[in-house]
Parts: sequence; structure tokens; C-alpha cells
Amino acid sequence: MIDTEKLFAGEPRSIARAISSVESGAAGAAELMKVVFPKTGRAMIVGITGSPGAGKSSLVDKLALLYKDRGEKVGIVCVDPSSPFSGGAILGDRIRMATIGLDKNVFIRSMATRGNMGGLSRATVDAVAILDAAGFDKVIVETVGVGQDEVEIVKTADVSVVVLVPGMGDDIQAIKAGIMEIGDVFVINKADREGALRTQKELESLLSLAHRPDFWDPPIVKTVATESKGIEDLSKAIESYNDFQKQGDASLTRKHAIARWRLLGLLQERLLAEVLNKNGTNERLNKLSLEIAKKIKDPYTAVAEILKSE
Ligand SMILES: Nc1nc2c(ncn2[C@@H]2O[C@H](COP(=O)(O)OP(=O)(O)OP(=O)(O)O)[C@@H](O)[C@H]2O)c(=O)[nH]1
Ligand SMILES: [Mg+2]
Repeated sequence: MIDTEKLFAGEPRSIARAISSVESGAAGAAELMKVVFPKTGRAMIVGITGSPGAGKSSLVDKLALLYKDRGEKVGIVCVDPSSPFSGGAILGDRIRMATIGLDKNVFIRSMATRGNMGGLSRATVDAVAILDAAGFDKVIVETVGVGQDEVEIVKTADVSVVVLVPGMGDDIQAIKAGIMEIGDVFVINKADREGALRTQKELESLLSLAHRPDFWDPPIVKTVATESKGIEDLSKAIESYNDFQKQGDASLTRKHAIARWRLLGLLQERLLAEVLNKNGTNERLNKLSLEIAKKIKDPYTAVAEILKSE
């Protein structure tokens, strides 16, 4: 059982336990989340995405430091554990400190991507909610901008930041469709490299073609994360979208869309788990898939059989 009193007081071990519980889909997780939900809505949630190696962790590191220096509590959820938090040594030290409970102001957690059938985005969004309920002022979520799950996760943030690097002209074209709708703030990191200006121009022209339903004009911030340059500007850009969103009904529209997506995701996860747990379906899965592989049976018949034998 998770001590929710300690959790809401921001006690690191209770937070860690709560996140593990939603991650593994433990029996009490749903009950826990029912208690957590009413306590959420206070934190500002910042999603950071971008291609591998763009400098997301370095940016999160510096941004978290800035927030911490302002006296705020910062929770960080990292969805790509294949690339461990490679940011600056300062927060690197905090990782250890947070886990042993010495620093209550920064909490860093990686989400396991493996063995989490369809539940990764749900678990991540739950982890963010737990940190929100635990009293963190800012919750930052880092995900690699590839894969549907990762993109969906970033969409659930209050402010979504897309990180680009100079000299990725072709990439911009390729990811254009995806990033256009996600980015509330764009960062050109590694601005110490050649081509930052050109990338900015390309991005500007792409953004000018986009039509956002809320008419927001996403700012472009240039940063050099490794030298802590532009971090203040980034924090201001994030703030400006957050303020903008609060003014109109964009916030509710967004929250409505997120809620719908979460509801469908939960339903999907629950229904699948229910079906798999019935009548030894989980065991039959192996036999049926082998039959499909050997072309003894087609997948549609197999699905129909599973649902019929329920
Ligand atoms: N020159 C330069 N290098 C940078 C900058 N920011 C980050 N780097 C370097 O880029 C590399 C990747 O940085 P990360 O912060 O790990 O990038 P990431 O996007 O989190 O990477 P993944 O999580 O693996 O996708 C590291 O070697 C950083 O030191 C920058 O502004 N300029
Ligand atoms: Mg990273």
C-alpha cells in the first residue's frame, strides 16, 4: 500500500513507489490514481521532444536547474531510458540525491519502455499526475520524438517543446507534419553549430504555413544547452504559451482532447487485459500466432476465435 499522505507531502520514496505501481500496472494502481486525480492540476507540465541526440536531456537539465534556483520543485520523467540522463553533472548528482531522499526539490524518473504493452503512455501520464499531486511546481517530460506513443505523451503536456538542431533541413521536411501540430515552442539547440540561422529561417517559413486552431504563433528559441545559453529565453517562451493558453478556451479544448485520448487508452488497455486473462487466451496466443505464421490460419479468424471463446 502506498502512503498517500506521504505521497502528497512529496516524500520521494512514496513517489517512487507510486510510480512503480502504475508502471507495473499493479493491482492497487487504479485505486491510487483515483485518489491522485483530484490533487492534480497545479503543476505546469512541460513536454520536451526532438530527434535522438538533439540535446533534450541537456536542456531539461539546465531548465530544471533554473526552476530549482527560483525555489521551485521540479519533477522530471524521462521516457527513453536507452539514453540515460546524460545532462550536466550537477543534476547528475541530484539523481542520486533524489533517490536517497536528500533533495526533495528535484525528482528524476525514467520510465521503462519494455514489457509495457500499450501501457507506456498511460504509465507516463500517470507518473506525471503523481508528481503533480506530490506538489512539484514544474513537471518536465522528455521523450524522443519518434513513435506514436512518445508524440502522444508530449501532447498531454501544458506546453510542448520541440527541439531541433542546425543542419537538419531534410529532417524538417520529413517530420514537418508531425511537429507542426505538437510544438508550442520550438528550440534550435546546438546553436553554436553552423547553420542555426538557416534552420531558423526554414522553420519560420514552415510555421508560417501552419494554421493552429488557437492562433498561437510558436516562438523559436536558440539555445546552447551545454553552455547554458538561451535557457532563460526558453523558460520565458514556455511561460508565454502557458499564460496565453489560460486566457482563452484553448486550455479546456486541449484538456478535453487529452482526457478523451486517455480514456480511450485506458479502455483499450483494460479490455485487452480482460480478454487475455480469460479462458487461457494468453496461452492460446502463442499457438494461434504460430498457426498464422505457418499459414494454417489467418489472423482475422484467429481474432474471431479468441473473442468467441470469451
Ligand atoms: N555543441 C553542442 N552540443 C550539445 C548541445 N547540447 C547538447 N549537446 C551534446 O549533444 C549530445 C546529446 O545530448 P543529450 O542531451 O543527451 O541529447 P538527447 O536529445 O537527450 O539525446 P537522447 O535522449 O539520446 O535522444 C551530448 O554529447 C551533449 O553534450 C549544444 O547546445 N551544443
Ligand atoms: Mg536524452
